[in-house]
Amino acid sequence: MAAPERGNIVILTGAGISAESGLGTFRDKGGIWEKFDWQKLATPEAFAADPHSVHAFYNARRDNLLAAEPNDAHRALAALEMLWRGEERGDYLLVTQNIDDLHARGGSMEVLHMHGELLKSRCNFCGHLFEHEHAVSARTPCPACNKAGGLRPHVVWFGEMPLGLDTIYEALGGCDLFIAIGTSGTVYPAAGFVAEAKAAGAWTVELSLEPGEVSTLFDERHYGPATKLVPDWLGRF
Ligand code: BJW
Repeated sequence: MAAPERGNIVILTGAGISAESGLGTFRDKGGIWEKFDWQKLATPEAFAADPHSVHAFYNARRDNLLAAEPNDAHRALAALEMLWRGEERGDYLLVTQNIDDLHARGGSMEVLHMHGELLKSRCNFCGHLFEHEHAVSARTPCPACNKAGGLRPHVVWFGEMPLGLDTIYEALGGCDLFIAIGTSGTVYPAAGFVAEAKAAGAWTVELSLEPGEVSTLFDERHYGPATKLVPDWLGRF
């Protein structure tokens, strides 16, 4: 068997696809969780205890993102989406664990951000969700209810429910081709998607710099930098 040229596709991307755009990965040598303690920055409890440090961490990452550009791997996925939708080859769902906006800037039309978006914040008091590029602090008032102290990054921390899971599991249940790109397969539920896709009978492909934690579940595995690997592998379509 080999990758089908028609049918329903689900693509899962992780930090590795944005690495060559200059955004750090989490668990590689020198990665974000080697420099920063996730328990102090990426849980709701950490935010409640020290909102100042958490805002500072995400403000700095927002500045990095605004200076970054999409790369050839992001653009190759946008081209695949155009082809798949244009030729009505099947359903197409791009799910990213990344909170950056490089898929959209690379031309992707629809992106499901299961771990949230760095360029959005929301208000814990009134629920208002809004886009912004500026720094936020514990003193920044909400643009909707005007109360200060309630804004938090629109990201999914450990212990919180990822976004869009109903849509994702429905797509995985009817999936013919599942491609995971640049993710270590460490964080659940995303790391479990390959098993769901396989159970649905999909052909599963891992494209990454090195094998991840769930590599053995993939039918096909290729390792190298995403900017070369992704355009090369998708070139078959
Ligand atoms: C390249 C490359 C190049 C490099 N080219 N490739 C015990 C067992 C099982 C689960 C749990 C457990 N204890 C707790 C849990 C649950 C927990 C979890 O999974 N923890 C594990 C660490 C054990 N998960 C959660 O809490 C999640 N919520 C949840 O489970 O809710 C309940 C639920 C129950 C039932 C069903 C559904 C839900 C929430 C997880 C939230 C993760 N949040 C973060 C931070 C987001 C905001 C931010 O960015 O600050 O999300 S953590 C971080 O990890 C971030 C990423 O999206 C996520 C995944 O990382 P990713 O993308 O895989 O990056 P890396 O660095 O790990 O890997 C990069 C890869 O790229 C590597 O493989 C490199 O080789 C490769 N690479 N350069 C190609 N140039």
